[in-house]
Amino acid sequence: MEFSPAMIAAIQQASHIAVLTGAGISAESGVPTFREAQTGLYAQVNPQELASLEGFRQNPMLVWEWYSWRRSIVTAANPNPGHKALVAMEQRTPNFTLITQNVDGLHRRAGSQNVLELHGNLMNTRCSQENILITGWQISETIPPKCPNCGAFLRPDVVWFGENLPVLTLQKATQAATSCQVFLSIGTSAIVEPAASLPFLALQHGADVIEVNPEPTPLSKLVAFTLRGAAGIILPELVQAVWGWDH
Ligand code: BV8
Repeated sequence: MEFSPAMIAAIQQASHIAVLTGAGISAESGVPTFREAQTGLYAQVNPQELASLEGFRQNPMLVWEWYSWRRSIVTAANPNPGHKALVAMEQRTPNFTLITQNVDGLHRRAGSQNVLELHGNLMNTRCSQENILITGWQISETIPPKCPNCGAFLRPDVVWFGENLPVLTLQKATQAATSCQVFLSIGTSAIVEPAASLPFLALQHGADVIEVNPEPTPLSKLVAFTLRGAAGIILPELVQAVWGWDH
């Protein structure tokens, strides 16, 4: 794949690179993207209903089961060449911030170190009342399981629609977007806020923004460089072109 020399130079010269990833980077690991997550067992419901406090209150069993299904898919999934290329990029960049909307934990499993999980991690479970992480609970027939401390329902440790993002994590992501020289937006439809504002913030602060996505998004017409294609194909070739990484 041919890359623009200007883009290669911008990445090579950047002291701080920030990356925002969405469900698209995990697609090649077999994890359905958020919109596809409605295929199979859950085609008939709207994701924003399932991934919301209201949805959980109305149907805690269905929401718990949906996350159990997604957890089983993620557990069976492996990081793909796109995740691994970002590990190589982090190792070759003085200051590197990986911001992800994904809740699958695949970036950390690939070996990325500085990962900001804006929307939490579905492999973790917390009490829906005390909001503390719970690592063990009585296996019983009641679904969702109950908190061993207070008896409230357990829930996945993710940020649902209508819920605030973890403040410190969002602050660090915003700081990275406004101070980086290069910002890559990878595998995200750039719709869900406040994550979707991060690439626009980077643009406003003069960063070179690069989009990696097989499809156009609201960001596409504004970015400096568009790489139309799959992250698992493009990212290893990009890291090789910039640093001679033999992936
Ligand atoms: C908030 C965790 C303050 C859970 C997620 C009205 C009422 C209430 C809120 C709102 C409202 N209007 C707007 C809002 C704000 C709302 C929002 O943005 N809504 C959208 C729909 C407009 N945001 C919130 O509610 C946020 N909180 O604002 O708090 C507040 C408080 C109270 C009231 C109001 C505001 C919380 C948002 C976080 C929600 N949680 N996930 C879970 O996962 O179960 S969001 C979830 O969806 C994902 O985490 C992700 O962020 C998003 C999906 O986006 P993508 O990752 O981009 O995935 P998608 O499938 O869309 O796209 C995949 C892309 O990959 C595509 O472009 C595709 O082309 C590309 N692709 C495919 N294959 C590949 C590829 N790219 C590269 N390579 C490939 N191989």
